[in-house]
Amino acid sequence: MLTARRPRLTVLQPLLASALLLMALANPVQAHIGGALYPVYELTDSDLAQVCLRDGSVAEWEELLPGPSIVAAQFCADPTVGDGAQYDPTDLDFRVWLAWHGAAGRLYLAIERVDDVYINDYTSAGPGAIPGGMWAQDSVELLVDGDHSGGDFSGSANPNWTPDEQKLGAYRTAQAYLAVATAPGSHTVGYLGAGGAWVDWPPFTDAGGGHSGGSPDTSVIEFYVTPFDDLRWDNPEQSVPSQLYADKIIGFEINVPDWDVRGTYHGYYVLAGDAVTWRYAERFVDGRLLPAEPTAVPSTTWARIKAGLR
Ligand SMILES: [Ca+2]
Ligand SMILES: [Ca+2]
Ligand SMILES: [Ca+2]
Repeated sequence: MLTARRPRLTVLQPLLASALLLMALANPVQAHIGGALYPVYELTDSDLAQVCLRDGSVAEWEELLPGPSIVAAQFCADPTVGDGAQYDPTDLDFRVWLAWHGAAGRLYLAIERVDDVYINDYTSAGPGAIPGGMWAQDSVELLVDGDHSGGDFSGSANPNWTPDEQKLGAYRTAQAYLAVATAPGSHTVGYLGAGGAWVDWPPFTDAGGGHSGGSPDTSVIEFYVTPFDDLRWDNPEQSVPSQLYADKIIGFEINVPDWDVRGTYHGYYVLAGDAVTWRYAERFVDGRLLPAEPTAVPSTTWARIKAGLR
């Protein structure tokens, strides 16, 4: 069901993108990579009721949001990974929708991939296991820094850390998730830290997807995650989820691998045109949490305008 605000936002979207870019250029502290700010659209409660992660379809995202947040042509093809294939829509094309829901504290991602050769042999090692083999499939990777703190989040940079300290530091201040369209047991998303037994499951994380088969294959991956300012892998109670609210700027990165031959990367498409985003969150790009309703002009401003007309 479309609401009145959607067409309005659709018309405003190009203006909005320009305004976001200008704001980014005017604020280099917050816009650290490429000057771009990507839109993350708010889901209202009624929007959320229409989201189905398990139908293998992006129809609800097309209906609920003004458009994709990002499309394949906006990504950089990393020439150092595998074949280093450049963007070619007959090889791999994709669209990504990003959304947020404040009360749930969730960030949603939906991606539709149209791929000439679809490879996904992922089998989970079991509940709570780090999704080790997911990177080697036609998949999507989401890295998120909910409070835009930046910094080393890999837990591996400091050689003086003990193994326990490394485990504690890994994905504590920013998180990295991998997701595939389908998997045996239907658990298709996981984060790279040690807390998968609780982090990777509702109410913190959930996912679904499907694919059509054939060439090209159309696959859909839909999931939500809970960004954490402080994720303690061994202590959900002490972990601190990120507050999500209108106009907040978060850091994030999306990587989309293309495997067309098993065992060989064909293409690897990244949003941040910088290296080592797997370790340093300040190299992520920026996303703005856009409100479902356009931000109102403050009443005091209207009062001044009206006073000036008298
Ligand atoms: Ca869906
Ligand atoms: Ca391909
Ligand atoms: Ca592929």
